Amino acid sequence: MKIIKVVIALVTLLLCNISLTQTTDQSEKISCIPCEEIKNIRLPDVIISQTEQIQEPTPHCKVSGIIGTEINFELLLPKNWNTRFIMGGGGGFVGAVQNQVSWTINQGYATAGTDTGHTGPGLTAAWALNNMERQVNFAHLAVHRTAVESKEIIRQFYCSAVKYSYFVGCSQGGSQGMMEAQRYPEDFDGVVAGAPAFNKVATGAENIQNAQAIYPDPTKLDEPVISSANLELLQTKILEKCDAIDGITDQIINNPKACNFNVDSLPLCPENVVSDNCVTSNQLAAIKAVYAGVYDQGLEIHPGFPFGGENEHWGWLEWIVGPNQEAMRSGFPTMQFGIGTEMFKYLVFQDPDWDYSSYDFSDFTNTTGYASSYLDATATNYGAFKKSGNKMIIYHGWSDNALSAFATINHYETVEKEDEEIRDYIRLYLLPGVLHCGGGPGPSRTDWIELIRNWVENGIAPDRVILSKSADEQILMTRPVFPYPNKSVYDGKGDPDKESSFNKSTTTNNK
Ligand SMILES: [Ca+2]
Repeated sequence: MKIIKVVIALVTLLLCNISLTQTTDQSEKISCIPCEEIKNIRLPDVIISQTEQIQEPTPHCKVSGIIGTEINFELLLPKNWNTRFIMGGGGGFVGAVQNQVSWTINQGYATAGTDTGHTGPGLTAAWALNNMERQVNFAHLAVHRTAVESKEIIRQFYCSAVKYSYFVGCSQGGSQGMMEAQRYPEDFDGVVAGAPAFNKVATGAENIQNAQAIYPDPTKLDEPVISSANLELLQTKILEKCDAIDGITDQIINNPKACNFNVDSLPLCPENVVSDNCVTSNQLAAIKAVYAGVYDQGLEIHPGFPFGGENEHWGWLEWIVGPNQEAMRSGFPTMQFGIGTEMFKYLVFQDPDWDYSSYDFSDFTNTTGYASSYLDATATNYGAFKKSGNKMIIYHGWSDNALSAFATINHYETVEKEDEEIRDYIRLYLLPGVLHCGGGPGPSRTDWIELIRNWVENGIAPDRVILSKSADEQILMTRPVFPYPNKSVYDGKGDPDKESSFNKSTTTNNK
């Protein structure tokens, strides 16, 4: 449970702080039936198990229910409703009712979350073994059905239909948002998809390649090839080479694509004896594996990681290298190891004895295509979403070491190749120096919900998005980001901690 809490904490680190602006709306609605009477609402295949009138943090009615066999959901209905519905995503394999934006109740949103149809720790997937109903619920159906049923309960509670619907999530939650836009484009008018785990099977392959490089012997999961001293050395050398390219030495690499660090330039340990300020040949090979993509007979399955964030807290150590004490409690040295191996055992191959260490990727595409067909949110045709006038903001931290920003960029560029009008309905923001869903040296706080709402409801598309970084409630830094492929460029003279010192790049190759 602690792992789940850590993941949720990371996600809320960003999400909880991004929306201090009150959404003002003059068309607030008050409920027209008492909270407890929601139990009398008859919905096919839905059991409303509990209703509860709660006063804190704002007066609301909490509805708990079960859809179908075992999709648990919770819906919060504020006394003063702003006529909107917002659904929040979950993290990892979910496994408990999660709503990453439940705090939006304070702004008058009716808000819901689901456990995606199974219960258990967020890093394990034994629940999925030979259970197609659970797999499909997790993949996409639970979010869709929760959205549909929530809207109907809202309609009957307030005697008024939802005016606008939103989905907001990060990590698995980001993937849930993309999946909705692709599969159920009528569900949400606006989606905010943060650091999305949208290409699950390929991401699992990338996790497994890293596990093979760093834990080649499955009986020695307490002996990572890469050491924490390696990470310190690696980050130091990368920053020496690339930090100042953007004009500011601030531990933030504005454009990792412009960083041509050569991993082979790391100092080699004499006679391959492990030491702090050098790498052995095995360590070098493992480090290279993390930056390299995964390939099936020359075809890229998944890209590697950009440079950045290697030695940050919740950088490589916790996600990729280990030992991560939180993950160890579930029997895994790292978060990636847990997510990747559990996914392949239980969701892809239905084989609890499947061994990551002997797997090779030469038949990956043939053997994983079926699981990918329902698990992955990799469809590139957003035609119905676009036609409905819906909008999606995707954001991804450049220093995210859980999920590579390169994968998200690839998806965006693939969609753009099919539809050059992509920016009319999907905008991608890359956040320099930002880890998975938030944190890191770069600023990551902004009000994504207000941005998507303004785009959907007022037709004002986000362009210059101001990110901030705070400590002890003091704003330390603000910087802008622009829709990909535009970048934010330092003017060379202003205060680097003020967003006004940055301009939008006029070409896509600016450093
Ligand atoms: Ca810099």
